Amino acid sequence: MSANNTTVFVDGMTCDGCVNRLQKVLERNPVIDRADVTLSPGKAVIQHSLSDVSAIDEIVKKAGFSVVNKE
Ligand SMILES: [Cu+2]
Repeated sequence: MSANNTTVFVDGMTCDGCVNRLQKVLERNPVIDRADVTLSPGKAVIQHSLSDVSAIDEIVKKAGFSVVNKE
C-alpha cells in the first residue's frame, strides 16, 4: 500500500534506548509500514503512506525528538 520513502534526520537521540523508543513509536503508527532508525548518524528511513510528510515531524516530536531535515 505504501509507496513513499522518506529519510528524516533526527536531533536528540543519545543512546540505543532513544533509537528503540523512536523505532517503536514510528512503527506503532498505522501510516508507517517500516522504520529503520540509526544513532550515528541520527536518522530514520521511513516507509509510509503519508501524502504530507510534515506529519512525520509531529510523530518524531511526540517521541521526544526533533526533525532537523528530510529528504
Ligand atoms: Cu537515549
